[in-house]
Amino acid sequence: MVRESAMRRVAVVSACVVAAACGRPTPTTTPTPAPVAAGRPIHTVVPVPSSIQVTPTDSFQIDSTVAVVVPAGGGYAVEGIATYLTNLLGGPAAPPPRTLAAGEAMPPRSIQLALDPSKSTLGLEGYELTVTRDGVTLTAAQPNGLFYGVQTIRQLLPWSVEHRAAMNRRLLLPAARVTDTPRFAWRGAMLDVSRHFIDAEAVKRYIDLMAVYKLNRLHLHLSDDQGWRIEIASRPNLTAQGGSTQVNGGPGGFYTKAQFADIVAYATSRFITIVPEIDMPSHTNAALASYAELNCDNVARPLYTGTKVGFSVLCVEKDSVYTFINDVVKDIAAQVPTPYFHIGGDEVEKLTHDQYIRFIERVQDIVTANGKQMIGWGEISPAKLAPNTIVQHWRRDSASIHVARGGKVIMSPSSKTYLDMKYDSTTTLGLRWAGLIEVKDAYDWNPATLLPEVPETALLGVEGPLWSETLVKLEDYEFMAFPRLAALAEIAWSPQGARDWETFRMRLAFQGPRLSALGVNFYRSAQVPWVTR
Ligand code: IFG
Repeated sequence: MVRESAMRRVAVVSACVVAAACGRPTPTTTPTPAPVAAGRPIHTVVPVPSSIQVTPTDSFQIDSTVAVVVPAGGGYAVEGIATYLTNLLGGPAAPPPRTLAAGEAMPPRSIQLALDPSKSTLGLEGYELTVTRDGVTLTAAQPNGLFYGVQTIRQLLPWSVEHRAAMNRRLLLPAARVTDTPRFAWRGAMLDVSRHFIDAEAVKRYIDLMAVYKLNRLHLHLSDDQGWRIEIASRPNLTAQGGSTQVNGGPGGFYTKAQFADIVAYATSRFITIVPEIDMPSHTNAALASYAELNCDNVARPLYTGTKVGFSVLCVEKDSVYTFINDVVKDIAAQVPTPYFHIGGDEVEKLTHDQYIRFIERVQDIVTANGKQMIGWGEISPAKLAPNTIVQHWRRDSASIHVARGGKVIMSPSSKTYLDMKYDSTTTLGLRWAGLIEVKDAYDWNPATLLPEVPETALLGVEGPLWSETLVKLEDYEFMAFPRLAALAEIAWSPQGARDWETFRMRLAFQGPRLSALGVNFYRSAQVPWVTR
């Protein structure tokens, strides 16, 4: 039994076994060895679980005779997860999931998903997984934990499991014992669907990839200077006019209520909470072009297809602007079953400090009155914020003010987590104002020590924003997001002491074929000894 516990291990085999296999010179420093047996890590799970033991010499064979079973009274969510796993393992070739009758024994050679709310140490998202040659048992206190246990089963299986076409196959799941709980509750990704618009199918594809890595928050940046992307019934021109273009003048687009509901339902079924953002008071040209009265001079602005920031601003002196904001917040709040509403608040250049603070405080009242918890970018910190308002740190800002009053912070430091930053100077897509971010830069940092004034106790978690000024096709988004989003997912989930760059890069190397099997256009960083088959 090779045990990879939460503590940093001392293994006897050096990582360069794999590196050498990839024709790279043996590293001069002896890096933290990765546990490799015959040239591969003992497991390749990302994010690395809190505690995992694997016995590669023993395994459970999954084939078309193996059913997923849930105990009686498992409930709708558990049955949904059983179906998700069945589809993953074999789809139509696999026997349908079964709900056991009360008192019915677990059939031999099956995969059992069980809820046990008394396992309170697992919390909302933790799980316990046991794999022996005779069967698989996955237990969690809540359905969320079962869903994350399923992702671990997925990643313990050969990457060929990702090939939907390869049905009627035999898959060997190595014997294992896993007890796993997340470090942070907020494990997020942000998609900027304003600068360039991507349709609901593309967003659902991104959600599927987030689920593989146990991410649970999708922040949608739904409005900006270049586009308003969500239908607001009381303000149809926001999408008719404000949604009609994008950076460089493309056709733009927007989500109808039905399409947005589809995105929300899809995310919810994968235990991902949608966080809607309407950025204000700046980054608002699309709205200012749609309704003249939102401008202090009552003149509608022309549509904007450039990439400058900070030039637009709502007329914060008009009461009607707050009526508009309330209508928008109310409309979106009714569409998204989420406690959060993100009001942006970033890069305001056209207001005095006092005007800005008054605006943030007034909008906070509107968001609270609509039953939501406000989130804003770091600039909002000096305002009088409610205790449960959340600050999203992205660059040198005054998050410390909010922390000092007991407020919570989401860490999105632009120099570590901005997925639109180039990997290196040869990357054609992306920007570089926050610096170049190679995979190691995205991985090798600790959110709890990055800002001395923001300790672990103030952190909700981390989030990787993907701004789309330079991105057009879904393949562009995938190229910039992967593999760095997987790195961020490990920072968000795994104990700090259980992770390090050398073992991560080894496990990531084996994620390559999995990402390829999933059809992901990921960046083959030279820092990773990618496995090719
Ligand atoms: N900063 C802007 C984004 C985007 C980004 C591109 C924030 C909070 C630069 N605001 O990041 O709108 O333009 O890297």
